[in-house]
Amino acid sequence: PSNTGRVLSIQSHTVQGYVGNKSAVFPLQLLGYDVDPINSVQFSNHTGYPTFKGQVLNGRELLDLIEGLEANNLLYYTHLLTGYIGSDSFLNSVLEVVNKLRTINPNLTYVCDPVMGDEGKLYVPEDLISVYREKVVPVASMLTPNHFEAELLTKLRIGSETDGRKACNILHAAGPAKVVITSINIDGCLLLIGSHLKDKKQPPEQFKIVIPRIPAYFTGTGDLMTALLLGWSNKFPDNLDKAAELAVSSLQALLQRTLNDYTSAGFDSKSSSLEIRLIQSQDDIREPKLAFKAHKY
Ligand code: ATP
Ligand code: PLP
Ligand code: PXL
Repeated sequence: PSNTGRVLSIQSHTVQGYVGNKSAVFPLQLLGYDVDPINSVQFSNHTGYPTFKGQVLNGRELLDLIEGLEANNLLYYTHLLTGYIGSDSFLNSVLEVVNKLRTINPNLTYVCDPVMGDEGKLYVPEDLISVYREKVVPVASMLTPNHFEAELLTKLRIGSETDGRKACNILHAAGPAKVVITSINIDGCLLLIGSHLKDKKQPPEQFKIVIPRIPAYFTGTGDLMTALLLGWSNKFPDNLDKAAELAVSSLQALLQRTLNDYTSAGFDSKSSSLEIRLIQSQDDIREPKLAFKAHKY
């Protein structure tokens, strides 16, 4: 059935707080998916805090886990989801995992958030850019870059809506049928641009969603957004616009709740990045109230 799936999610784990798998696994489970997390790191907390401690999984250790699953015939997945990846060797092992999963399920959907940086700042080693561009994008089914990441992958400077749509076209030509640029910063607003190439002989179906900027910084929102897009776009495979409306509606309700909770506790929400109120927002994830409209081009 098209409304369920088995997701292998290779992302960070933090003991405290919600980024990576901590931000993606619970919402996917709420939407009815079986989710098998592989923790690419286990840190005390996300790296935006003054310090963090913990362990990093290397590429060999990732492949060990995959071999264990394979030896027991447990490697059938409908979806692979990846987010922040910190090294070239780990990213190359992820590519091996994609190949392996597709030998078992040729229809595997690979949803890739090509996490590299934000607002002009890179937070992965520079050599990852070309690996994403040349090897990862070509095998991804759906890609969810932010503004900066879309620029790095396409070598296009994105200064307008038209540029955003062009970047999607370039990315389609390289591989993924579905592309969502999760936020383009234009005139103090956030613009989401979605693009679905349904038929290679036709132009892609494109849309935008305008999102007012909330005056605060959150961590883990990109990871949550990609998980929600996976969840809803699998339920509505031919309506990426509807999937994005649902994902944005859930996420914005959660961000509003997060801001309200911090504010009513007397916390200055502009002083540091806020931990999202994921558990408290479960109703907004299970049954989002549609509050955002996609505009088709
Ligand atoms: P990644 O680096 O993981 O690819 P990203 O940089 O797109 O992701 P975010 O910038 O956290 O991740 O944005 C993800 C989504 O969260 C955006 O689509 C946007 O709607 C929402 N979002 C994040 N911060 C805000 C904010 N201050 N106000 C409104 N929406 C926000
Ligand atoms: N800062 C650092 C150091 C990171 O490693 C990451 C990882 O993705 C982020 C910020 C991004 O967080 P977000 O997904 O909320 O944009
Ligand atoms: O949300 C992205 C992310 C993933 N993994 C780790 C992080 C962050 C953001 O800070 O620290 C370890």
